[in-house]
Amino acid sequence: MERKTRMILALDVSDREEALKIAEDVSEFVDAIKVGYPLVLATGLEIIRELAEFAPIIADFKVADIPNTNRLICKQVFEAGADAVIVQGFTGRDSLDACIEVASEYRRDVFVVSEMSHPGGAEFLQPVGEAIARMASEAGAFGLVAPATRPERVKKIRKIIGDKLTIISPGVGAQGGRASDVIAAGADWVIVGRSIYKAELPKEAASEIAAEIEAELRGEG
Ligand code: NUP
Repeated sequence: MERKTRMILALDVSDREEALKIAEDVSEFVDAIKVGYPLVLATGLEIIRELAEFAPIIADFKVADIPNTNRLICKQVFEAGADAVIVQGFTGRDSLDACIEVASEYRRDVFVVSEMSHPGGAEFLQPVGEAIARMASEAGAFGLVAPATRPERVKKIRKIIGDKLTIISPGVGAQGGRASDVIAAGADWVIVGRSIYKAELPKEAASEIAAEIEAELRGEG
């Protein structure tokens, strides 16, 4: 995944035509498209190959099972054409290793959720988030998912992992986070869903966030 616009579109719509139209519209402003249960359950796994025409695809299935089941899930995800998969870290090292093994067979990437962006993410996950980040680093994951709603946590996690792992950060816009704040805190990419796909003009919305990130990176933020 190339770091250009530093933005990932979370495409949580449930209509195939709408998904393809938004993807085409905003592709110049995003480095990847994240698909998850809402879109895949509504339209089928084939949507991954269709969207891959516009950008690399991150499959957000938050894989969270025993190693063998994780292995079977990741195999299906990569066979479907995804470039990366998001997995949970709380299931432990053996479950994560299983995902990373399959990803390396397919030469694809694994992102590990260390802490979630919603208020409830602070209840159970936050207290173990730093340990999950360390484990993901030791296991050789490509990146972490860390909350744009808490830039100070992203900063902390960046300190722990150094430059070894990338950080993708959801929670911008609809959940209250600001793209420039979390990029400044050390995220490589922000993940943006509703602020783009629910906007009257998704392309304009994506362009505005991309410009905000660019200004931050130029030191004008
Ligand atoms: O901690 C997380 N928070 C989060 O919002 C981990 C995630 N994977 N996500 C996903 O990011 C969420 O499921 C949605 O697809 C996207 C954020 O969308 P939005 O709040 O910008 O609409």
